[in-house]
Amino acid sequence: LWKLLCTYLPCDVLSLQKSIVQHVEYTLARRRYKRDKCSFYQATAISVRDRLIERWTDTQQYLSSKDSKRVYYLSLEYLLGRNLQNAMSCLALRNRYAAALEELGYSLEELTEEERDPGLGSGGLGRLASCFLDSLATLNFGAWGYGLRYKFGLFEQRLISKAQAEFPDFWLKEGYPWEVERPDVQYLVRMYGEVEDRVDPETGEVKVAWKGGEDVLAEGFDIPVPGFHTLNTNNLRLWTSKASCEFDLGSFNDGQYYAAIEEKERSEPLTSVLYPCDNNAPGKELRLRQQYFFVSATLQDILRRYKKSPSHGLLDLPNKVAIQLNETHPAIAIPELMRLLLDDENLCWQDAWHIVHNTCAYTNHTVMPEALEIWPLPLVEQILPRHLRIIYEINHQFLSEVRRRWPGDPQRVARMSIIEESEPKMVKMAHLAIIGCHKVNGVAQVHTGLLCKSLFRDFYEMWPEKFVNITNGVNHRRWMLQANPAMSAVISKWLGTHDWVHDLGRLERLKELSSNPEFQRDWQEMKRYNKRKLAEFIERTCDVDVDADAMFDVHVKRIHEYKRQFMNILGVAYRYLRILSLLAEEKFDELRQVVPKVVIFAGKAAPNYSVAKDVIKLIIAIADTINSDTRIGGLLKVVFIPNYNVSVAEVIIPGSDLSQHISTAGFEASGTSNMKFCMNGSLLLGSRDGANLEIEQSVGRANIFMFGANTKEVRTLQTTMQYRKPQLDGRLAHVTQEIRSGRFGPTSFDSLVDSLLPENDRYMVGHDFGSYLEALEVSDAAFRKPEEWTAKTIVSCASMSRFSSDRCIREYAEKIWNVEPHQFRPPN
Ligand code: 26Y
Repeated sequence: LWKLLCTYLPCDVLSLQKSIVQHVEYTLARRRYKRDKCSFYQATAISVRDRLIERWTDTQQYLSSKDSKRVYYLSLEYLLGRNLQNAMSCLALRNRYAAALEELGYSLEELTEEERDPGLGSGGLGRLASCFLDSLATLNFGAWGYGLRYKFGLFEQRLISKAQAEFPDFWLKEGYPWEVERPDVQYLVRMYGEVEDRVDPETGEVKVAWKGGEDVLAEGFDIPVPGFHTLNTNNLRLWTSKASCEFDLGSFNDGQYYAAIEEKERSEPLTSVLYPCDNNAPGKELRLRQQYFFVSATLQDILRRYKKSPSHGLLDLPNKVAIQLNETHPAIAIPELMRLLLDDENLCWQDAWHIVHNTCAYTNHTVMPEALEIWPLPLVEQILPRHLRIIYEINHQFLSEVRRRWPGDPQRVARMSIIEESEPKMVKMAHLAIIGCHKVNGVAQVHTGLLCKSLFRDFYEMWPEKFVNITNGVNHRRWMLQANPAMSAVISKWLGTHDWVHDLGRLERLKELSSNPEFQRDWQEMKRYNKRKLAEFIERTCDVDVDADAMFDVHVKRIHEYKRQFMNILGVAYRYLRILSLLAEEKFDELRQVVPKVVIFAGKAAPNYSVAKDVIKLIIAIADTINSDTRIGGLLKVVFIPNYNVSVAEVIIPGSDLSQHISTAGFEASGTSNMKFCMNGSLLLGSRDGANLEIEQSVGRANIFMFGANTKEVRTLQTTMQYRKPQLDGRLAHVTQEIRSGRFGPTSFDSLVDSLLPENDRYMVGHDFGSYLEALEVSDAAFRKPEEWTAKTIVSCASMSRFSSDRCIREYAEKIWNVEPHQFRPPN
């Protein structure tokens, strides 16, 4: 029996084939001899999942036996991307599955396309969480992710009538083969109701009871998270909401039966839909309820697992559990954990506070004032009356400490309070998170600097040791090995080994080869191959024919004013007008110098963010005009690729030459696609913001095109109003005049163009436009020298080791969580 238990499923090609065909027939109940890509994708996924599950249960068993400290990553968002190839590579079974499928008449590539992206996030923060899960497993940290299983992920974007249209993303339509439902993992989550003070007749102690209200049931769905070439397999647990009355539905008589069913229907929608905003807090009741539902189920689950071990006393929790809050979205965990410890576990305040404070840590991802979560106090009181009491007490004790440290400074007390004394009063979630956590981190050096110097300055003065920087990183195995197999093959060939996949520092050796003509030839061929694939994708999705020899200049990310896609399209319009005037003036020598270019945009705008949606309209209008102008002979093309998501990014990023990361300095906390582009041999054109600055340090000034005001200059300009120059840059004025005059279609885009007026220009487009155009010129000049360009792209790729999420996770483990890796090895 022991032998049987210790044996994993067979993984030779024949066994893999058998398992796929059996799943088609018995798990899916479909005809195994019918050609059906969807069924074969699903069966293959389940076959892979079987092989993950055995490692997964063994890992969990092993970690429990080691009694090792666990990390819990709490995030309202994940952007997992497709899982099939990632899981196969982790298991080191990719080639065997490919061979198995080949004989069954399918290519791995075509089945890969059958998988839908679970779009359970809106942007960088959600994708970062997913990169972290992969690195945590690969580095053998015992870590679980927790999140919500939204029925509808981030909306599907289509372009209809030259504008963004949103469609529901029902990603579960065909089922999601990677998840395992856990009907045995259920918790009740209460909301609303009242609190009552009760005096214990024996001790005279006052206890608070939370009564009444509504219960919602949380049920877990688990997704295995494999590590790369290690047996360690972690877990991502996503909660779905169910009506709690399902429990006792049977006991209702006829009259109450319908009411009960109605109530059941009412509880279901809690986890229906993801809020599609990024960097813009919706302030909606449903959102707060989602957050609390998520946090309460998660903490109950963590405590239950913790208490399973008889040796665990609650005071020991911070030594065995680290909880990371991804932004303030799960910050209600602070009072919730206090509530569980005080009311359910009967601890005293000091003990409970000690535990909460030493267990939790908070990552900030944005300094945009409109993204900071604040909740109307009456709303919190209505939904979470017990929590409001706890928040008051936390605030009371905290402000007493502030008063002791800074006597006679009421302004400081008011600034630091969790409660804002406005009408209505508001609860500031960031303050709650900072006070309740032992560490607060920013996600790039400048960003952390801004947290300490401005946004959270008072808190930094009080607790300087609480603040740390951990610059973001990305999972290079997904973004290089999986997304760019052609480049990975070239790298491994020239290094003579695959070891860079485990340790990105090994790429440094490529620098010596950067001018080697043969290596350069391989590298250029690889880039051209990826560009051709991207060109085919553009043809399919945008119906625009582009030349793979042109420079592919890419700007992909959420559409937001601070990210300045607007500035980019104005630059494109300027380039177009310049080509036309060169033609008109018959300046053929200068025309020959113009670098042929394809400008590629993609990204979603929040459905209620009208400025961002106008930017998309402007891009499409300008693209239409340029693409249909035969005079310019293909010197310039512009496309907007719809429905940007992780799998679209995996096609775009490897196929790019230049990528733009041009946010107004001080607004982009870090950015992570900048790292992915560099890793894929694309040069950055960047503002002095977020991680761009650290990338510049790593790749060297000669290998990146930086421009524009830095954070300090932006601040001075904004405060001294120096930027309110009466005159716009002449080139910008010319472009805007052409837009208004109808050169790019009948819409005049008045409100967008007016936003450039110096008094409206919050994001400094006017100020930076000139230096932006100069940076573009420098990049054009560099592109005209293919050998030099290629060497630059090789050097920047080879300089990326700092930006692997492996480095980043090791820093979290050391600076915040205090955890060690534990690698599971099978007994033999
Ligand atoms: C709904 C509202 C509360 C909200 C929802 C999502 C607020 C913010 C967000 C998401 C923010 C986000 O994605 N921030 C990005 O995090 C990345 C990872 O740290 C950074 O690289 C990026 O600069 C930052 O904008």
